[in-house]
Amino acid sequence: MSDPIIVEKVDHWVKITLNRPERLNALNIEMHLAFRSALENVGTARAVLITGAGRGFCAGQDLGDRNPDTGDWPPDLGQTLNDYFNPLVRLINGLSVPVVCAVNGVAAGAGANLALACDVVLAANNARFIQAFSKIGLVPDAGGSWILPRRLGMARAMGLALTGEVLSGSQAAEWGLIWKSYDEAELMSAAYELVTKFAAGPTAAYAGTKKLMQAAAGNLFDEHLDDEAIVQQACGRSDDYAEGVRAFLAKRPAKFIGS
Ligand code: LHQ
Repeated sequence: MSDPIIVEKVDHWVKITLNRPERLNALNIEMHLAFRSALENVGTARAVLITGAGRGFCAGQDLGDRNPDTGDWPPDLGQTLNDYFNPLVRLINGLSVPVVCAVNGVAAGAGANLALACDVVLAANNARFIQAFSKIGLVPDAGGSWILPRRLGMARAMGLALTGEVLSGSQAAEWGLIWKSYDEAELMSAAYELVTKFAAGPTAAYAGTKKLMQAAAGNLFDEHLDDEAIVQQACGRSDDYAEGVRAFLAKRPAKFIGS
């Protein structure tokens, strides 16, 4: 049997591929644990790329493991979230380096929301984002009910969640749910270009940017200004800031070292 998660180290970044294509990369326990381990072990990588093998990105929870007519019923879905999905979302959020997601095909249920947890989301124009939860009697999870209204506003967030309608990759980009969408054939080269750029970028500034952007949702404006001053103070002491300014003054590209 092939590995459910493929990890490839490329220069200063790591590619994580969800690899159960025959199930559209739906997550079973083995895959959850391998995905978690991959995220926990990015080490000194300066950027991470997450994508899916085959024609899908991720179809969420493996529903084959949830047949009401076989095995114990009802399952404890709260425990499934606490033990498997939420650790993944927290790990993605907690990585200090940029996490790029290339949504190569359908992203349904928690599969969609894992993608949306990443810092920069690219998608194929014909990818499908589906808040599939209502179709099986569930609520958006893996951070979906938090992120959707913030990115889209209540009307679109509620519409997607209650109807379970398909949102194409191109429409997701137009709506501001994701960063950009591309023709299917161009998606991966665009993703590689972006992640390579991040891996050669000012790593401490990216970490500070992530921290501030994430804190913004819970901060009052005034305290957020204080937070910016603290983070910027640290950036001002980094080698990469000195290099960035030197390069600007010398009219040459900066060579950031990641510290
Ligand atoms: C699948 C799956 C799948 C197993 C496609 N499982 N096999 C969190 C906490 C705790 C528990 C519960 O859940 C959650 C979060 C969640 O993620 S809930 C939402 C779970 N996901 C879904 O409800 C999506 C179910 N899948 C679909 O609606 C469709 O398959 C989509 C729209 C994703 C793709 O449709 P198609 O492109 O038409 O492909 P397909 O349906 O033919 O799927 C291809 C194969 O993949 C097929 O198997 P088969 O043996 O017939 O070829 C599907 O059964 C299998 N598959 N999703 N989640």
